[in-house]
Amino acid sequence: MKKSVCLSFSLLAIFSLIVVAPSAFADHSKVDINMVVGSSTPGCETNNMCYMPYNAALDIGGEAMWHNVDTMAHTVSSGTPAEGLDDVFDSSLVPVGGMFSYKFEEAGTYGYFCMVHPWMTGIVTVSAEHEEMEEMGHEEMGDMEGMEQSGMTGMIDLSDQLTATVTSGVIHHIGGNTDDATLTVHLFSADDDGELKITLNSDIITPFDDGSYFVLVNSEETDFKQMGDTLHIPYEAGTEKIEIVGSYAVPEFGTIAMIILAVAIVSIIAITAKTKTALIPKL
Ligand SMILES: [Cu+2]
Repeated sequence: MKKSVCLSFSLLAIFSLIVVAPSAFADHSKVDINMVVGSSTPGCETNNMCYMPYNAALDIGGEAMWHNVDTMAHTVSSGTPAEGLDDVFDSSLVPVGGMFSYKFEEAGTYGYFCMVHPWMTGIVTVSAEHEEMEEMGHEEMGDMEGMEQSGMTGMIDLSDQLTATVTSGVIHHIGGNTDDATLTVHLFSADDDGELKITLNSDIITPFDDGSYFVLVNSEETDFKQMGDTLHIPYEAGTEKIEIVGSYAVPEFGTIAMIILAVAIVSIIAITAKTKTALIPKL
């Protein structure tokens, strides 16, 4: 008699575990995150509304799915705008209507950003104890936000000093080296031939006495066009490194993390070019 009571309690306990457990954990095995409409223009970062939700909670083994509901292509790249990629995940360009997903196998706080619009940042918090995460207040998030803000400030300052656009691929970062008076532009995903248009600032790099620079693409000397402080540098598909050599590069410049960008979605440029040609006869 005693034994059967004990057994039925055990069964009840097991049964309740089976019923309760899935509902407690299910809602953190997947999370949908939207790349918010209009986030390609700065402004969404003031309320952390570039990726929504800004801070997504997941259980270990959970999957985040980023949906591009915006009208511009974006990336979901782990790291920070200030420090660059940390190589945990990187979507590369996610087209309009596209989706990128990543499964998180380790607990931790993962910051990410858009390489094209580096004011866009978000966080994924992966934890076995997800219930606590929801209660996590702003004190604990303070470090993360402080880090991002300093990253943003750094970026804004730099964009005042330098502008760069590419017609193929994305600029990963631009680094300065005082020892050889060089500014190095690192590219990734340059799948087609393209052109780097970069406007230099003499506070960052000073030209030679005759006002010229020297340019290396993939370590080989390259012909380029220079109009004032703006250089138009052609490069071939697969290029990862473009070096601009002058007479002096500022010491404190170091590595500019994430820039300034620019983008370029080649198709947009192609469409613009076609549209212009088509309009000329009508004018
Ligand atoms: Cu973006």
